[in-house]
Amino acid sequence: ELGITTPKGYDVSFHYNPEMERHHFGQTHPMKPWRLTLTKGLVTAYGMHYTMKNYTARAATYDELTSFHTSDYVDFLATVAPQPTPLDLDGTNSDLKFNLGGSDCPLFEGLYNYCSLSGGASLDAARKLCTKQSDIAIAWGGGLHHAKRSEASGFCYVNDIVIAILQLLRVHKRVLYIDIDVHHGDGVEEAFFSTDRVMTVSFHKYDPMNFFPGTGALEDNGPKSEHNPGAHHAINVPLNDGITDEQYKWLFENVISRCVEKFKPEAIVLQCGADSLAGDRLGKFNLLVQGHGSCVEYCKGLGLPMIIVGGGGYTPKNVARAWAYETAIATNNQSNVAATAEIPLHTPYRKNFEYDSVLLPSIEQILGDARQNRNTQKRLQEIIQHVTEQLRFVSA
Ligand code: TV1
Ligand code: CA
Ligand code: ZN
Repeated sequence: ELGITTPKGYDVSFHYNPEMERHHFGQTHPMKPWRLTLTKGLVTAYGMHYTMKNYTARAATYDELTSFHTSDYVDFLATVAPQPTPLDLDGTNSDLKFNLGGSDCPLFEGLYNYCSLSGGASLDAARKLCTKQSDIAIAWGGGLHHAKRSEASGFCYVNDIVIAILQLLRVHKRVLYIDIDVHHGDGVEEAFFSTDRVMTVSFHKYDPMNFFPGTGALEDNGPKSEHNPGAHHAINVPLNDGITDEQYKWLFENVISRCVEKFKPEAIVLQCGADSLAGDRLGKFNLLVQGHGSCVEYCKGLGLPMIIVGGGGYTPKNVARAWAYETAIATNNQSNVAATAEIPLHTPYRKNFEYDSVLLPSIEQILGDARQNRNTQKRLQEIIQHVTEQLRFVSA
């Protein structure tokens, strides 16, 4: 057994339902709900479950899902028959009803159950914050930031994040949403375009012609119509391939500290999409588990109630490493975990972790060689400059 000390400090809850991982998007589809099994296995192997409250997440109800989504859309999700994914469809076929049934958002067996479980976990997390039973509530099955009110998009069908934020707004005046998935958090941004009670901040790869979803330019800060209180409350940090831990951490802390100072949130929702890690099947950043985790560490240090959700992440072994490490940060087990270079021998599916079974592999172990970094320091300075100017229009 590892020498896990019972950490003092924050009350952390973990919202998880093993049923989620039994769903399959299809053989070659990048989204693998099985990464949640791998994550939970690692969290348990390190003994972190002893230092937080563990809840089996329930499925969100129809009424909960329609707090954001239209009933037309939810009715269709609930009743549509599973279909094999047609090979000739890409993710943007306009003939698709609610954008369902293409290759990105296939109609697989148990889809409605999968969506409800993801929504239920994030909503349970939000309720624990509202009742002050948790300071930090973790729901790795959530984070599906592309789903729209009446449309599926980019592997996301139900926007558990929007549903959770709507719940938080019943109790908290202002909520800060932060998104470190490599993709733009477009669904959450759009949902709160017209309110000044939610600020959304997304860090993402931006290359509109070549990278999904193509939105999230630096200058897009919410519709600037005359009477829109939500104007200036969408912050976008567009990045190029190859960004390093050092740059990302610096940028993240600069941007978030300024947002917190001006917006004064009462709660934070942090989307920890792990496709921003080096070696991801879809993402091309150079972030290590440490750099990704430093964002969680920084947010925790702000001392505000926080929900942590998952999101993308397409190299399951790396997703599990990052989310286990971030669970350790939340529960104050970080030094225990970092000191134990090797993944514990009794970890389920340990052979899946590769790279010499270390928890925190180096860039050489992951990629052989780091990708070329296409982010200049000058550009990062410009980003901070622009964000600072936007925030002049924002006050608590
Ligand atoms: C089936 C099988 C589906 C193999 C999809 C990558 C696949 C992708 C597949 C894929 C893939 C996308 C687009 C298509 C616009 C569409 C959870 C014309 C190897 C939060 C969603 C990315 C990211 C959608 C979700 C994107 C998240 N990329 N292989 N599909 N085109 N869709 O580009 O933000 O991580 O890639
Ligand atoms: Ca993002
Ligand atoms: Zn993503």
